[in-house]
Amino acid sequence: MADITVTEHLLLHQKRSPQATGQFTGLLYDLILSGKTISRRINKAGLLDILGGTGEVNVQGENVQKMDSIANRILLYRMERCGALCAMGSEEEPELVRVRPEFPRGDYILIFDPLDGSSNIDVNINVGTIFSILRRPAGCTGEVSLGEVLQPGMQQVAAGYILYGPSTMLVFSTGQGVHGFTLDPGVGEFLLSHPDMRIPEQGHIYSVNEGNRNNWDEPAREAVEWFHTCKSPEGKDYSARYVGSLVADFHRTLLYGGIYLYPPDKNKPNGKLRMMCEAAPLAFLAEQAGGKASDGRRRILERRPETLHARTPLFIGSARDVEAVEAIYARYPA
Ligand code: P6P
Repeated sequence: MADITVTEHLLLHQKRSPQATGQFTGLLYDLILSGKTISRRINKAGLLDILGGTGEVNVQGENVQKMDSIANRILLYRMERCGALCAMGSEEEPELVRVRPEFPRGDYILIFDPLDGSSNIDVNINVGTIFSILRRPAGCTGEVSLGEVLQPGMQQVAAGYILYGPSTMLVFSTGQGVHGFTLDPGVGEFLLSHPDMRIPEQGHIYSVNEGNRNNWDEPAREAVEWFHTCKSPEGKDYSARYVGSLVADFHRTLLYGGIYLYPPDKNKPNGKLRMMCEAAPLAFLAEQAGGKASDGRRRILERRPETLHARTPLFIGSARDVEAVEAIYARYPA
């Protein structure tokens, strides 16, 4: 495969969407630059004493790891200057961040989780940046209101993630399939390595934190029991794989198929994962790759978030496997 850069890939794809302006390409370029900067910091984390927690607790009630805070600051700084945005929402920021008047603004809205899975950094396990790109509703002017941002996931213009692992990968979709790029650190460029990614119709891996079992509701228990006994199309038992880093668990599901489950439980009745900066962007990718994403009863992309940090249960992956969960939930009253 020839060395195809993200810019070249976008230009090829943009030929198919004439209304696209250079604004989006510029947005993605600065998002990629932020990812490269974060990747470099993570690779040196152990040496630069930036591991561990800051002692602060974020709006999610989670201990803020130093790298969370560094990644958040890198993205806020870089993206406020990209000229394509009017507002940003970060998992690490309690409120919506509006682009200040001294910076060039555009019509896009960026929602991101700067470093998902960051609790794994100290043990050198994959972490990732997840991003979602929305457009400001037509006709809206003046200060961006939160109502303009709280859009259902199907309105996303693009979504993706940067996975910091043995290699650093960028996986994203602009609504024309899902494409994976691997960072060549030698030249500092993401090169197309996984064109047109497709999730297998059914997989043989289920991914859930079974430690939460005693807190799940009955349909969630029955759903996980189903994957303990069902067979893959090849007649194989399912394997259990759980990294505890959503981007890593999702990336494996995207490549190998199967299902990632984060059910609601007694302590988290709406689940743990955030709708806007985790579930919706990954649901966009899953559907673009031929898979599905559900909260057990409804398609994730149809749900309009009520707040910036709204949470949701998440069942995402191979279409057949997600449908199996939905069939179980359908037998229980909502
Ligand atoms: P648990 C990380 O904090 C995260 O948001 C996801 O990356 C990960 O999939 C999930 O939480 C892990 O949660 O409850 O299994 O530790």
